[in-house]
Amino acid sequence: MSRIALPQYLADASVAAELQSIIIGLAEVSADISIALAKGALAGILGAAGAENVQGEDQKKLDVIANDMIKDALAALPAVRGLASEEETDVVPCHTSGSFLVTFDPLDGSSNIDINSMVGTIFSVLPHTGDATVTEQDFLQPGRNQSAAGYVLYGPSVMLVLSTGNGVVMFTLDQDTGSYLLTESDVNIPAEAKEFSINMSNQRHWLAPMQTYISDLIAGKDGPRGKDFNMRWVAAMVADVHRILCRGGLFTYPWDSRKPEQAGKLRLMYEANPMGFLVEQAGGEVWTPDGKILDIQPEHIHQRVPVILGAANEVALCVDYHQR
Ligand code: AFP
Repeated sequence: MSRIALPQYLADASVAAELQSIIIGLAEVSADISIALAKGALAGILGAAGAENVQGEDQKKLDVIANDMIKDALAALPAVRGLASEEETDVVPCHTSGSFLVTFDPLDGSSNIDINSMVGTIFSVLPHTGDATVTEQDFLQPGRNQSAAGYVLYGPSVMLVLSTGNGVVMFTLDQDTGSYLLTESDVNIPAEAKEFSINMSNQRHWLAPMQTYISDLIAGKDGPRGKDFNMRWVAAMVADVHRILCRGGLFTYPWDSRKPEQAGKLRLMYEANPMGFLVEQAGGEVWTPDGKILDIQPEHIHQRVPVILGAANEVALCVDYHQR
């Protein structure tokens, strides 16, 4: 069966040429990152980098390597006006003629690297309309403004999942040719969930409505929900959301009292917004307990947000527990 490659898909979908160049550039550098990841310990690139990022998190060597690879790839594209990264304190101006801004998490789930578990790269593309030098303010657009969003999941196979605003498609990296080939063209999340995804070790730190909601899921068919649920937690948002795009369910990383000054653990601009764009495009819902995430007006580039996303009816019920 002949499958179409990413560049052909983008051309057939009449994606703007500048946006095509960004998506193809990210795809190419992700293939190089997958090669570095596959070498693992043999390349001497596992373990801590010995530095902290702006989040106050210990960087892994591969966080820094992946960040530098993506930064270099994007900075070489005339279409890129500026970029922002989880691993960069400030936004980085690029080409003064570019029409797009790119935010990214170069290696999401990096605490999984040293245990050979799944990690991913998340990217978000926003339009740039100003004409002066790029500042942080230019990036602070609601997620609904995104021109494109996607991720690369470095799993048993390397997959690129993408939306340019007309549904969600999935590509699989052909290791022999280095091309991403279309392998799923109509991704849809069922409205009802059978699985939920949360880090249960934080249960005592959640708000009471989340404690009750999760407790009712765990009670199964003998409890108020009247049915059993399965649970998964990969600790890499890309992998957990990929499972939801493939077989449904609900994912949540709620606010908790460990760091009460933080709105949540996940970052709005390069985790919740791009993943949320994909989930909405696949028929799912993406909320905080107070409203739709893609409608949030960002206040700063590394802003955090509590996340409830996935199966539309299940998300609505979880939000309802908080609004009762
Ligand atoms: P790292 O990139 O620091 O591993 O964090 C990954 C992440 O931001 C997101 O991808 C996961 O869903 C979540 O954090 C896992 O958090 P816990 O380690 O607290 O479960």
